[in-house]
Amino acid sequence: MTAKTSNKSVLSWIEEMKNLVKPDKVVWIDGSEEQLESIRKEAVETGEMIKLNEKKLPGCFLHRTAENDVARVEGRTFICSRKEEDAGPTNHWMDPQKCYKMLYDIARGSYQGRKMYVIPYSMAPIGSPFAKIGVELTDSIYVVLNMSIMARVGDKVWDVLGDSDDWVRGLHAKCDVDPEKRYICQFPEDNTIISVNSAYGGNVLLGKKCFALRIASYQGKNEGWMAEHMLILGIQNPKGEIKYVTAAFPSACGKTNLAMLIPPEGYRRKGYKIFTVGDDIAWMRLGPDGRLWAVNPENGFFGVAPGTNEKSNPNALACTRQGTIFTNVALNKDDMTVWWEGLDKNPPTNGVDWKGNPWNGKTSTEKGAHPNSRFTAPAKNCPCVSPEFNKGTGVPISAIIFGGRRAQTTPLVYQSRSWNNGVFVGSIMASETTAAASGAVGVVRRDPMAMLPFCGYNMGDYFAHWIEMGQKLGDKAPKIFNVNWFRLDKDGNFQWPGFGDNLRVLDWILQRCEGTADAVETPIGYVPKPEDINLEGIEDEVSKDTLKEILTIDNGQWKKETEGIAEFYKKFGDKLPKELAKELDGLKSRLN
Ligand code: OXD
Ligand code: MN
Repeated sequence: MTAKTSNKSVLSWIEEMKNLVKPDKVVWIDGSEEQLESIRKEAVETGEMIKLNEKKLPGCFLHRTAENDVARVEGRTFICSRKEEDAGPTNHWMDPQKCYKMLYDIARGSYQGRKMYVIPYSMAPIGSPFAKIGVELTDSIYVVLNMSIMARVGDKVWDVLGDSDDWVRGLHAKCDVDPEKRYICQFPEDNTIISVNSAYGGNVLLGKKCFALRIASYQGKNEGWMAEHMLILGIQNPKGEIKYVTAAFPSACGKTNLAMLIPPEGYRRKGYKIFTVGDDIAWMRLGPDGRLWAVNPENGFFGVAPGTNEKSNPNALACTRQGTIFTNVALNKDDMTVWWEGLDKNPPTNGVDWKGNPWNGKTSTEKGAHPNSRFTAPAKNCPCVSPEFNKGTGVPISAIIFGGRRAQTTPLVYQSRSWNNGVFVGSIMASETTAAASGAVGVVRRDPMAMLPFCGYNMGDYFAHWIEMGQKLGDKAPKIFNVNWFRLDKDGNFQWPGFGDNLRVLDWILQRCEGTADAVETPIGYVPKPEDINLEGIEDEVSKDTLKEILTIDNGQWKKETEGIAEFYKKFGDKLPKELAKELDGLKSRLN
């Protein structure tokens, strides 16, 4: 097939990569439905995808990865800046020249007998002032079809790229899916990503974590914008005004659920509505009005399937009912539909598990779906997708919300004292390990801004960039909050119902942004008075006393917390901004 662009930097790089990996054929992905349909057909013929029930799940497919290739591999993810210091203490680093050589040796000749697919894609709507372009080369049909859901893909991208050299190079080579030779490498100074020996989404859909977070965070630092691991949500009040918030949580804290929440009955009756702009990544820039504006650079949702059901997240479930690729879920052979743990109480008896083995969900002790099984669903399927979703100008952000999973210590919600204090709050974000993960229970893991595995440069410099953005935004800066849906009582029961009821907390947050809600000043920040959180309709579930308890700050616990923070901050040495050291000192003295 002839080249679809005359861009010299693109053509010469593709030529170089062709000579390295030696494909039999090059296929340029044009973004047309005809081409995608013929690729889907091919995927079904080769067994790479299984076509699902066209009536019940139109346009949906199932894919199974290798058993050793089911999740992101942080231990094998590298930031290859020229200086090790520029990758910082929280990233794995490799010298770029050594790394290129190692990766080229692994990838050399690996496309023989395979096709090279050239995928031009735009992160953020094509032509948006936020948009950035990437080209991914891959030998995987699965990657082509997933990227075509997750990003804006096709010939239009070449038109906007023109002759520019400002695009991100991405080479993916499946090789033998050998876990010992699996590497996910970012070269931020070269706008380059190379991923070898994996075929799992987070490692190979290079537009997502590799580009939209690791490379983009570095670009953002240099160009004065932000790439964050955040959902974007619009909340419409009964007056019809929509306010937008972004929120960052470590994994397994319900980000997709919050992004698509269903308002509690009482709120719905009053006319509250929720609009999803994004569930995972936010790119944010200073707008012409001086406020912070955000777009979701993605075009689909790569969500965790287990636990998604009609109750926990009906909107996410609705997203998966057409045009979706399922990865590593169970198959019901009777009607060619899919199933996962937590979907319903009716697992298939004539099923196939995620490993491809016959599986009876009623009798088997094995899981049908892998705990990290996924759906790749087009955003346009989402019943509550924001009308602004495809507008390249983005949405103005009123509040930034951080959060984690803490049994104790952190209250249901608090507002930071200032932008810099909010950056401090984000930098100390943490979750406690649960019994579900291996290792000790209740150990605090710090995950600043939920960016620990995704920051493409020194995290100390990243904190400094946040502080600088606050200086630029001045009094137009969003207010910064912290939430914790996961407080436990003495018996280990959750004290807050979570899910849709989290809107009650968002409601207070937005009132604080407008200056219409009260708060109590505490050493860590501003906390609502119990009467300022609306409990209408859940008085039986959450008593005033419980609410009071989960809004209380225990100085003793926080003194201990400051010791943990000081220890964590030591990692960054003199890269820790003095503003954050000052915030820690301020907190310590307020606690005494
Ligand atoms: C994701 C993650 O897949 O954060 O979004 O791991
Ligand atoms: Mn994520």
